[in-house]
Amino acid sequence: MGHFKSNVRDIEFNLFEVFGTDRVLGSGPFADLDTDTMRGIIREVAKLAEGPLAESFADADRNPPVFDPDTNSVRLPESLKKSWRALYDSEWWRVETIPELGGQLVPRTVVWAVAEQVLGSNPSLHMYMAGAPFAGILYANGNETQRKMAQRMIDRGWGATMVLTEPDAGSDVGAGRTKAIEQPDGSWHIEGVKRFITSAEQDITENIVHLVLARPEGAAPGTKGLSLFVVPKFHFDVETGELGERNGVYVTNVEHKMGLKASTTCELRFGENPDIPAKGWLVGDVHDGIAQMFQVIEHARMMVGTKAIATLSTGYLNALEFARTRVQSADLTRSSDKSAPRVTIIHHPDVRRSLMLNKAYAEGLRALVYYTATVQDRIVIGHAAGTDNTLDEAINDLLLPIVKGAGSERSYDQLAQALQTFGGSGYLQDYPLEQYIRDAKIDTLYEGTTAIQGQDFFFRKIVRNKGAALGALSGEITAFLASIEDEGRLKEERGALQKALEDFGAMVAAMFGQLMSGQEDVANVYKVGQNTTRLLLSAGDLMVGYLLLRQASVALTKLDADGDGSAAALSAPERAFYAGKPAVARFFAQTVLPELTARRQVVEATDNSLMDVSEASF
Ligand code: ST9
Ligand code: FAD
Repeated sequence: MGHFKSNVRDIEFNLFEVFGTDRVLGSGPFADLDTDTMRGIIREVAKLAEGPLAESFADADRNPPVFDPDTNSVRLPESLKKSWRALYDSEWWRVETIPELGGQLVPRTVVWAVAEQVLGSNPSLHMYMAGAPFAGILYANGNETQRKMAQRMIDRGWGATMVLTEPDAGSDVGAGRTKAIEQPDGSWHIEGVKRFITSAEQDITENIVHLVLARPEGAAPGTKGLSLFVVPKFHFDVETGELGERNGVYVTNVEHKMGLKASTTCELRFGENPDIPAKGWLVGDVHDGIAQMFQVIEHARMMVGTKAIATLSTGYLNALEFARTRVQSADLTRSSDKSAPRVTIIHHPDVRRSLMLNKAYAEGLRALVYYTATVQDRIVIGHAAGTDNTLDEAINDLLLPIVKGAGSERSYDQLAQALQTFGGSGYLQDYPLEQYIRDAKIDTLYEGTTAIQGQDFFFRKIVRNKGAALGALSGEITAFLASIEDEGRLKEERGALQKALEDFGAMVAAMFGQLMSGQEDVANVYKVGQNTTRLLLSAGDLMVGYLLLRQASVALTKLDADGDGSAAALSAPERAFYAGKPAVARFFAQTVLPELTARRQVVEATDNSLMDVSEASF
């Protein structure tokens, strides 16, 4: 048995008992699909993820890719290549491929159920598969030739990258200096240095297609002056895919990292060889680079949040298994009795506190991923039916920084808690926790750091959206609270969620007031800037509290029906599964949601004394 423990039961609970993925099957764009087939996909992927994909997880960490500066090439460990081949041959990547390119359209909830398991098992494998979704984005934005390029990418299984970051342009993508010079034949020559580019070199696919942001000569400064170019490693015949000359884009370094070592993170130089220009083509013949690239980024931000949460889930399940078997110390009620029997550590209140918090975030954040995917399903269905999706698109936009920002921060914190459950053993490479933590740290950093997610959440997704999506979401939570008004067993949890919703609303109102007061004193925007991360993490906690309570309500219904003759009796594991849902909702409502009241007080009392501290006094 490998390191990865999938939680198929919980994934299926989300999809088929809470969020109703089954109800979107059999009609509209999913007319040909049924629940059994979707369950089959999820279970098959679980087997693959727990088996052949997980096999190389530790080996590729201990024996990471090797860069050869003489040939600008990389050798991946054989174990990883074997896992990659198993994933490629399984063809599950087709659920991330648009139908126009030979993909299989399934609900986004199912797409993310596949992704969750691959990402939890061996995240770099998933990233080496970027060719499929990126080809879809090239197809959607490209001209006729570029649509053919996209088809060749799929047919020949090529890799792909997203190329934004430069040494002096990380969070501030608009500071990028990479140039694009138009050529008489309609192509462009790219010149510049990009860094930290994931999968920009590997030896598993014959070609790699880079999607590159560069600034045409004379274009405006900032992100709006950037255009998107498609730059292949090897030129190719767009009709047949046959490879031609090497293009002038080379990897000149591969970083040595804290974790996620199996994934190559590359310095990529364009146009430095005077004999071989780095040729690119303007995507869709339009200068709209940042908006086009954000289609890639939105997918990748959801992917990063899902990766973090998937890692937390397997971290929690490993810790749980350990806590059920590790015997240490007597029960606290008998601690003064030196001859009392020793118990498994899951008996200790403090270990239970830690495990239950792990469970709350692992299951609550997973629910957030599938809840967000449900909104994406509505968008796909609305698109097929030609209806107006504006509100759902705004809700999806609002949720993405929560999935990515809060998901990655909480997962990283909680993985440290999960390691703690192992005691000193957790610090050893005998267990996967130390690697999980190293591999998951990146999730708070790339695809926009947490600070960037917090600002995106407040300034763009709340203020610029005039609170439309936030209003719809809080209206939904209020309606849910009303729907369980008569459920006496959830009375306290209901009260705690109601209070958390009020506290969150008050934080937003206070920050909005601070923003508006910037009209009198521009420095007041600093007060907002001090709290955007706090607000983002609070949104995450609010959503976790809400979704755990929704799950609890569903679970209570199932437990009520057990034995009343209306349905088949539940097995013992099923009863335990359902009983865990109100338990975790209660724990979260009692121990985490009240923290929002304190955070609200912090936000409301924020002044600018922090900004007045001189740099020398830090
Ligand atoms: C990176 C990659 O870190 C890491 C991992 C790579 C993994 C790749 C593989 C993934 C997929 C694999 C799938 C495999 C499948 C396999 C299947 C197997 C079974 N939403 O606010 P303004 C746009 S990459 C949408 O003025 P500034 C918008 O067009 C590096 N659009 O920004 C806007 O115009 P307008 C990641 C947005 O002040 C325009 O930008 N780097 C959004 O100029 C300007 O907006 C980063 O993420 C949005 N939320 O620039 C950079 N926001 O307003 C982080 C902006 O007219 N930095 N736009 O609509 C930022 O995001 C900054 O805030 C900034 C600021 C750059 C946008
Ligand atoms: P900086 O932007 O310099 O940030 C430093 C610190 O300052 C951070 O804490 C940040 O939050 C904070 N900060 C910066 N600006 C602000 C602000 N305005 N307000 C508040 N705080 C701020 N990039 C790609 O283009 N493609 C890839 O495939 C890719 N893969 C990556 C893989 C790995 C393993 C790594 C490490 C990075 C990857 N990146 C990739 C780059 C990644 O997206 C950037 O590292 C990230 O966006 C942060 O930029 P930076 O490292 O320059 O940090």
